[in-house]
Amino acid sequence: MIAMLDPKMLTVLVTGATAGFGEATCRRFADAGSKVIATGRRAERLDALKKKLGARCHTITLDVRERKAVEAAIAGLPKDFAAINVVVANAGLALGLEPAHKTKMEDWEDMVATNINGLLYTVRATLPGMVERDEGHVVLIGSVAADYPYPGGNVYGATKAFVKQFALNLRSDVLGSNVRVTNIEPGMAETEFALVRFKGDAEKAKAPYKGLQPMSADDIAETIFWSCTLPRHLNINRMQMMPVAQAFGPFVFARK
Ligand code: NDP
Ligand code: 8X3
Repeated sequence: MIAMLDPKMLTVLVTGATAGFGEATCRRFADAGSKVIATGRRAERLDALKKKLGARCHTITLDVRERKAVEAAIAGLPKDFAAINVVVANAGLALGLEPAHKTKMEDWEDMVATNINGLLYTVRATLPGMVERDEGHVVLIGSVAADYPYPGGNVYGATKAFVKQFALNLRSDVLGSNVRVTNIEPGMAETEFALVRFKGDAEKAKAPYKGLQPMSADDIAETIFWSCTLPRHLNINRMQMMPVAQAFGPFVFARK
């Protein structure tokens, strides 16, 4: 047996806490006694979460694409929530599944603005405090799409490849401090992800999960919680997760 960290000592900031992995992560930590700062754009969802989690939960309505708003939100945290030990940069999305020559440039821009810029704003605003306190954990949410190409994954997968390399480079930068960096790289999980990708088309969004058991938001939240409560000398660099029902395809060839 190893001595896990006491989650009651943790203050956890989560972006994208209004649904899916982010919401489940807030619940997981709060249920274990951590303080959580839940952020996202949909204020009514944040209010509902706060109602469930009570005083341990502080909420901020926030669009991660807005650098100044992210900086102001983190600089303006109430004293009780200001010493963040864990930041989960989770807010992200895929938009569309069209091939690169047909996709909307606005969708590409939005994915870059959210999955890359938003993640960078979140990390840059929280990391100095962690390094100064010589304690903290940056959790980034990558994806198997960073490693395995698929048709229509074009910019989405590329944003997650950015996340993968950024996580590894962050580790190099904070080496010598007690700050940990982990990239959680999930495969198929059933959340609102597909509904967002297919822009509200519920039928299309259900199709990928038909006839198999995908991962759940709670599966991912549990893994984040576990990696963050490991003893301080341990760092999970990358963790790739898939449902048992998912694996890899062979090479494909276009024959004339
Ligand atoms: P959901 O759509 O269920 O949740 C996404 C969350 O991100 C929501 O809370 C949404 O909140 C938030 N978000 C999106 N854009 C912004 C923004 N501009 N500012 C602030 N918050 C934003 O999806 P998941 O939980 O599945 O996705 C979470 C992360 O996991 C994403 O980074 C995704 O790429 C990644 N991922 C998902 C996988 C899956 O199969 N589900 C697999 C691998 C990775 P709101 O709209 O209220 O702002
Ligand atoms: C989400 C997983 O396979 O839809 O990152 O890209 S996938």
